[in-house]
This record gives sequence, C-alpha cells and structure tokens, in this order.
Amino acid sequence: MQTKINLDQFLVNKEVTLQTEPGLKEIYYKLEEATKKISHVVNHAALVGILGKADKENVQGEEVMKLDELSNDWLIESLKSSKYCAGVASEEMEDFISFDQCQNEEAKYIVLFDPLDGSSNIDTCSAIGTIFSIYKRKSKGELLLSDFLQKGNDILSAGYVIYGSSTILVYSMGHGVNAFTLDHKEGEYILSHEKIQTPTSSTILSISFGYYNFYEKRVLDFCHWCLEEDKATNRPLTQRYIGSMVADIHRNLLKGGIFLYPATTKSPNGKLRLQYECNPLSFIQKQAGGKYTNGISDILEIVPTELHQRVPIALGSSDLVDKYLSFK
Ligand code: P6P
Repeated sequence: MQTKINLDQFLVNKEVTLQTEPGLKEIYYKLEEATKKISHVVNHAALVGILGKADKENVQGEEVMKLDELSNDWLIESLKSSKYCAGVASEEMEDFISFDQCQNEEAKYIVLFDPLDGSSNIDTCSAIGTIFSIYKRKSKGELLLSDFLQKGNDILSAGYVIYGSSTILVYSMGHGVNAFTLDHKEGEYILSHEKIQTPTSSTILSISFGYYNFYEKRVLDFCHWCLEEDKATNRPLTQRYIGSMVADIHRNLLKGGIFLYPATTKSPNGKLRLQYECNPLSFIQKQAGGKYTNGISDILEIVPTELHQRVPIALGSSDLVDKYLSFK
C-alpha cells in the first residue's frame, strides 16, 4: 500500500522552490482552502440552486450568488488572509485588487486566477476548473498594473483545479508537474500523479468545428490532415471537445492530444485570455514536455499590454503542435 502524501507534505519535503520561496507554502494552503470550498459547492450545484430558490439561502448559509462569483470571492478572501500575498487579479474582475499588506516586504507574491473557468457547463455537470498563476511582484510599495502584466515565462508557479468526477489540483513550480486528488473524507489533496509527462504524440484533436467557416486556411489544412486516413500515423485522429478548457487540457495532458482555440474572422485574437488561461496552462504544458503556441510564437514570451487580452492558442503533444506549425 503506497504511503499517502498530501500536498502540504509534498511541498515541504519535495518542492525545491520552497527553499528560496518559503512563502509559497502558505499561498498554496490558501488556494487549497478556497478550492476545497469550490469543489463542495460545485459538486452540489443543483442543490445550491434549489436551496437558493426555496429558502433564499444556499448550502453555505449565504445569499445565493452565481457560482463563479462565489468562487471568485472565496479565492480573494483566502488569499487576502496571507501576509505573503500583495494582491490578486481575476478573470471575473475588470481591475486588480491590492491587499492592505501590499506595502509589507513579506507580501512578495501576486496571484492571477480564473475562478471557475467553463462555469457555463456547470448545469450539465461537465467538468470545470479554477486556473491560477503566481508571480513575484516587481514593484515596491503600492502594487502597479505592470506587476500583473508580466510574461508567462516569469511565472513562479501555476496550475489548475479540475472539478470533475474527482477534484484534482495540478501544479508546477518549474520543476515538473504533479497532481493531487481531493480526498473528500479527509479533506486533503493527496498525491495521485507524480512527474506528469504528456505523450509526445496522440490521436486526440480538440477544436470546435462550430467555427469551421471562420478559421484561417492553415487551421483547416491542419484539421484536414488530422482527419485523413493514414494507419502509419494513426490517423484519422479522434475529435474530443468539451468546451471547458480545464477539462480538455487535463484529458490531453494525461492522454496526449492537441487543443486549439484559434483566431477566427470574428475574433482575430481568439477567445481565451492570455493571463488567466493561456499562460498558466502553457506553463504546465512546458513543464510536462508539451508545446504551446499562438500560431506564430512562444505564448510565454508575449509581454501583455492589458489585463484581459486574448490570444489564439494551440497546445499539447509536441508532435501535433509541430505538425500544426508546419502549415502556413
Ligand atoms: P466556445 C469557457 O467559456 C471557455 O472560456 C473555455 O473554458 C473553453 O475552452 C472555451 O471558452 C469554449 O468556448 O466558443 O467553444 O464555447
């Protein structure tokens, strides 16, 4: 019987980054605290809805709020209580928030998150997720917008929590990718996947063909290549698209595959946000041996110009990303 290791024990005993950045342990404790609450309420979403309608209160004894607003508030509340966190930015909020402690020297970190990505899928019980990234602040004193506009290669740590048939926290601090499954009985994240490496090749293509008529030629050429029959290269690929990025990315991380949300004639920058989705998930891919691109260059090298900017993205198994990039 394998010895159970929880996330806190793993961070203290195995995460080398904590030797130079000890404050990250508390930041992760706060992320655990908030995402355990989110997991509970997401797993009872329908009940929350019913209770809210009948008694005007949800299972948490609070005024019913949309689950993504509730998740956003819980993440802010938890991170605000850490002396190491100077402030946060959320995909749900226009501007970043500075915490009272931001002037203190210990408040070295900032956290950006999408509190409940894919929340439109919650009423059909599809997997959704929280996506986060942690940077060291660059400024002294008051937090500045520039602190939140650092490129993805400056990420100190990033990850996501997928709320599906299990709740799994996947993270990296630049020394590989590890995943922890929430043991609801014990209320702990337990190590379940160590040193994840995404397969270099795969038979999974994740893209929405709803925009088929709005994609540029190279995207369609790649898709046609994926769907051609060629036994030697295991084609045609299988098409899997959930419409919840964390769910699509997590499946592909473990099984291999390529996920694309390209630019379209209607959305020339695509839909997905650089700071809240593309950078943290590309950071994870990089650590798991996968590849990631905006179709032209390294997403993690893009210097953001605004907090909510969008970028086209393709990421996953290196062979498939290389093939995609070979189409011009
Ligand atoms: P579409 C969810 O709204 C999301 O931000 C991602 O999680 C997901 O990959 C994408 O949008 C789905 O977008 O246009 O296919 O509905």
